[in-house]
Amino acid sequence: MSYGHFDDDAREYVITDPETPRPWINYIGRKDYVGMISNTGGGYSFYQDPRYRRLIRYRYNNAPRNVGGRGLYVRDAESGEYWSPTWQPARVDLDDYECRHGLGYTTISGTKNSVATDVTYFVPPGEDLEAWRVTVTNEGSEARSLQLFSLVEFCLWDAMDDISNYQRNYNTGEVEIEGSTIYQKTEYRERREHFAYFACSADIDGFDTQRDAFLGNYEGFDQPQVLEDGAATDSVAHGWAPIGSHQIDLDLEPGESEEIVFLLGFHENPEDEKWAEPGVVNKEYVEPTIEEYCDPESLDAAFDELDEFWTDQLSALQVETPDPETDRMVNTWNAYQNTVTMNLARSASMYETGLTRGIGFRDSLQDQLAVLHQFPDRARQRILNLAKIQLKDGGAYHQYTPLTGEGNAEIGGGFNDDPMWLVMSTAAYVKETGDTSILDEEAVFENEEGTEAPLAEHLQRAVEYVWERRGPHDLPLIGHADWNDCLNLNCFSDNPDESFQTAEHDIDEERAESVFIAGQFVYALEELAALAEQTDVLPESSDEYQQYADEMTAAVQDAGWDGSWFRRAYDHFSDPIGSSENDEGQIFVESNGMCGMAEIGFNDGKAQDAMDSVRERLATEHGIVLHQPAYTEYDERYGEITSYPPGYKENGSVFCHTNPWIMITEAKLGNGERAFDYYKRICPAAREEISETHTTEPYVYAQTIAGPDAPTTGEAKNSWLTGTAAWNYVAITQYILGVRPDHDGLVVDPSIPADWDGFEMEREFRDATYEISVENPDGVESGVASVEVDGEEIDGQTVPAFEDGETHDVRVVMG
Ligand code: BGC
Ligand code: IFM
Repeated sequence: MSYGHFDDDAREYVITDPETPRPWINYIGRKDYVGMISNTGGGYSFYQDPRYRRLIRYRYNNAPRNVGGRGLYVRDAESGEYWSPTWQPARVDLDDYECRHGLGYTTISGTKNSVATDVTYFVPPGEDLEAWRVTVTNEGSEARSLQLFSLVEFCLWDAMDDISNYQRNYNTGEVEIEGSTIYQKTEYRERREHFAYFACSADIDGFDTQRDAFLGNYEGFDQPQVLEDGAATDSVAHGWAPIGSHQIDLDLEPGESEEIVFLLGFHENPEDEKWAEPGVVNKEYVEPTIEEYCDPESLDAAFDELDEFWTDQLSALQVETPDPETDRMVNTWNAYQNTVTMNLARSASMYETGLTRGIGFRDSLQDQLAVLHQFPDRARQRILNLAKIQLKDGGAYHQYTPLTGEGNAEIGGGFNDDPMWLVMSTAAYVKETGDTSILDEEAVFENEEGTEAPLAEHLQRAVEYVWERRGPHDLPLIGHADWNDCLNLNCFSDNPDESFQTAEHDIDEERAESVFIAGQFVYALEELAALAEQTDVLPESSDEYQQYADEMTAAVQDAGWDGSWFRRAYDHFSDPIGSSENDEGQIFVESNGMCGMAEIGFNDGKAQDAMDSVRERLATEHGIVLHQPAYTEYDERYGEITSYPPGYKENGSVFCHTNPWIMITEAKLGNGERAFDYYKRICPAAREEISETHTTEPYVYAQTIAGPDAPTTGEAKNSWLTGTAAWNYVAITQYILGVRPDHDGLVVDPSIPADWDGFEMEREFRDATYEISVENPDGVESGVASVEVDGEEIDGQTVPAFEDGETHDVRVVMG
């Protein structure tokens, strides 16, 4: 069952039933002002930082879901009937409802009793505001007297304080009202000098700024007192819970429409600005902006700009394959999700509150992998910013706060995979752009002035960090955890069980090892070896980096192989994890994927065996699960992974992030059928028809899908902000379709289903456009018989980097 459909030409997902199994959301705004909007108008917004500069209040884990925050009500002044054209908050059945989530905008239309209302929400590019463009049309044959009420519930800026510190914040709220604009100026007194405004293009017939006056003391957002009465109370908030609500009376003749624009914006005064009058909002800064965007022409122009931005961004890579679901993901939705994820990392979604978590080091570095061809400059900047929170010893702060750029000292470092992602993403950046100058860029360590060193030195310290921290099997120490945050093999010091402490065994010493990091190290060091061929700024030579990779490969071959697959780790007591010796957690996906991507065991059949084992033991109809069997009991030796019920999250769900690692390995091994089969199992668009099982949005990836051990198998959770987006994009575009940047050009090496007769890709690469057509006359899964570039056959599979601003034809014949 689906709740809507894709409109591919419009690049929209159209939801036709407001009661989706979860709020199905979209993001508006890209840079400073960011909003989340659900298919019923819910969600919240913030300026730069979802915790400290929150504009709209959001109640987490609320019931009913996702009410409050952002509301619209239409009221029939004669009958007193009212509804929300976005269905929520009033939740009155509509005669017609449709929500179109597009790229950077959402349009929701709701018709009731012949009154059609449609509202488009978007952030004009470059502005710190969201516009709600509302059109109300009388579609009936009688004149109508209507009223429109808006509603924003303001958050008192620090969203954590807002939900916890009522003894203070019931007293701090302050507003000003001038004309049709409501200013939320809580904290302005303290010269924090930022304020929000909620403006309206129409002359208003009333307003409210105190929530309890609007709702009534014991009414909900579905039955506000003001809507029951049909009259705003002109309340002015002094403390308690400030809101913004406008009342606009509309008399519409049959067929008549009226457009009303609401603007919710943020402003911060220049640093050295003094108030004209202490505590009085400096309206002069925002009045021109309000005037500008209340004008439909400016809004049209801004909307066109937004549309052009996306057309331009997406044109960097477009495909036409025999599979429409692949096309819609690659051409539009996956690329779109990549951008949102790159901007927000894991901070603010329907499942991440934006309160506690900064931008993750590993998360953000992986997010870059999918946007390098779209935003090389931003990716470059992000990589360098992340380098600044690398620790002097080569490790890294696990997270940083976007507002300050500071590493999160509370969490600290000790996730021993972190530094390797810096190497991997930098290498990918150079392959995409050819820009080795990034390696010369200076960045501090630990945010500390005076510690500047070129990025090349940061990478070197990353290598040394892992190299110097190897355990009893010469495999890298796992530290607090590797990619799997919950595989905590040294967790006794947090939660000491003295029985593990013996004369021979010191529970405080970090001893557990990770085969995953070993695979990652080999991958990264091979990349460094290739990079060292391109530039001499790296401290060691290509051969030397290769030497590290070879030694680590030998350690994996020795202690990392279990007979039919790669082991996952060694615990604190040097017992294997991910081994047939274990009762539970016998085989894990992560180490098999990472060692496979690093091509360990490609020469002796191990990689293929590992893939066969993954297929046999981990692949389900809903994707590949993390491990089997799932852990049935909490086990202190393994930590948080065993705290989840079987089949959920890190304990044996389909953790979608890892599936592309298997797709990539299968593709590298030439198994196009399998690679694509795995791609389709978790592809959101391909799961649209089972939306009632999948439950999250069919246009974006979710972090997990419950595994077969869970009672709710197939149910997805934590949609939108997940490394799944970037890695799936890399898997499908670079390994299945097989067009991937390398230092000296664009490699074409498809691994596709044998029944595809070919596909086309248009891709920008280093200031040239490549129009690639792949033909598959013999129905093979992989292998390239010939490559022609601009009509001439070339040797090998690497199309040169022309960097000439021209378009080049590439014809690839498989066979
Ligand atoms: C979650 C992980 C998450 C980690 C750190 C764990 O509880 O299961 O997915 O990465 O916390 O926030
Ligand atoms: O690798 C992590 C990621 O950084 C955050 N989410 C969970 C993943 C697996 O634990």
